[in-house]
Amino acid sequence: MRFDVLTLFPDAFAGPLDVSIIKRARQDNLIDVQVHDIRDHATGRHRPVDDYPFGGGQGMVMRVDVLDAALHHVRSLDEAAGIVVYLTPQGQRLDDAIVRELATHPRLILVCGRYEGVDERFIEHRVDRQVSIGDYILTGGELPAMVLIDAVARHVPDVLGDEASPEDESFADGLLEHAQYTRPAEYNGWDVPDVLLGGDHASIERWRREQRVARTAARRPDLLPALRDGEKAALQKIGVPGARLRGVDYPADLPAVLALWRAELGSVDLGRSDAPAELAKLIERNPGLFLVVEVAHEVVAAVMAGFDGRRGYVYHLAVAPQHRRKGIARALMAELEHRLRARGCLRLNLFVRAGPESAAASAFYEAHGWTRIDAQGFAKALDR
Ligand code: 9D3
Repeated sequence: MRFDVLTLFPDAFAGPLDVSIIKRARQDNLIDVQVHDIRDHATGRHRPVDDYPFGGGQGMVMRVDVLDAALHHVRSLDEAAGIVVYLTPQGQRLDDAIVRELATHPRLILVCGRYEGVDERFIEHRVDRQVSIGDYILTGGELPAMVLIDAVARHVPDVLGDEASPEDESFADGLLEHAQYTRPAEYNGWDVPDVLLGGDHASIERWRREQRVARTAARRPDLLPALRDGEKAALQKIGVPGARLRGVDYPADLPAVLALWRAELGSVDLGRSDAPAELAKLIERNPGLFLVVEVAHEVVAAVMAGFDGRRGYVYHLAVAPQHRRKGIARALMAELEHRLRARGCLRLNLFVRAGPESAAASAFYEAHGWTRIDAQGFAKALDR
């Protein structure tokens, strides 16, 4: 597969494409990367490659005539037509599917922009595809072009060699990788999970699959539709696979819980209950009524309750945004109510924030058996 790069900074490409797998692939002629200086195709005494934007505005625009001359020259170097890919923040965000599609072409001509961009007529008449590598601003298209070449080259037959196949990798099946360990088995009191040392390969495979699902749920829930049917059912039942509901571990969980509350409750006054000393007192006074949900060692939800012998009060229910609508809040509240009832509590109260931002919270409580008593208050009777 052939890559031609059009850039104002050809020097940027020395280095990243001259090491490791990509270096060997170039040496073995599996891929060919040719970098071309757009400036070589500028004409006139000052040889400008850019100019002021028509209509005014900030910065400079790359000239259509210079770019077109550079493209014409590069096309003439090989009979394979290839497609022209312009790296731009306005492009489609590069992902595994686009990488695989691009790898099916025998030749890619990559155009790197600098300045405020390139004249729209070049894009309209010469560019087949516009690609971004993510939603952050870089200084030019050179690093994105290298990222694209690296990612696409790995899908060219034989580039990865015999052992590795892009089909076996994470993203191919939509789950993140499991954790990896090597010797020493014990370092600094940090252990390797027992299952990996046991040699029971079925158990190891099961553990790894569970790890991958739990990690994906915790870190990249957007990837989860790749779950197997059984795992999907489990997710719907308990919210998130690998989720663990447990009492708060104080003070280890404190930073994570406070971060959750602050994100959920925003500028709302937490009373003094978010001061560590106050929290410690509350936890001591209400053992077992401060619950968290943990996924792959990360606290993703928390709720706290108190009981004064007459009424129970529920405080600060919060679920991390990426874990909402999975049944986590429902599971937390069910367990909390169960624990309160076991202490003889028959009536519960809670308060939501004032204003429209608490509409979703109010809807949740109404759907879970709570009765509105005023603008911010809800009550619930527990079964005798
Ligand atoms: C902040 C300047 N922007 C509006 C005035 C436009 C702009 C133009 C060119 C912003 C960045 C760049 C340089 N970046 C790329 O050419 C680029 C890029 C990126 O910045 N992020 C992610 N993917 C890509 S692909 C090409």
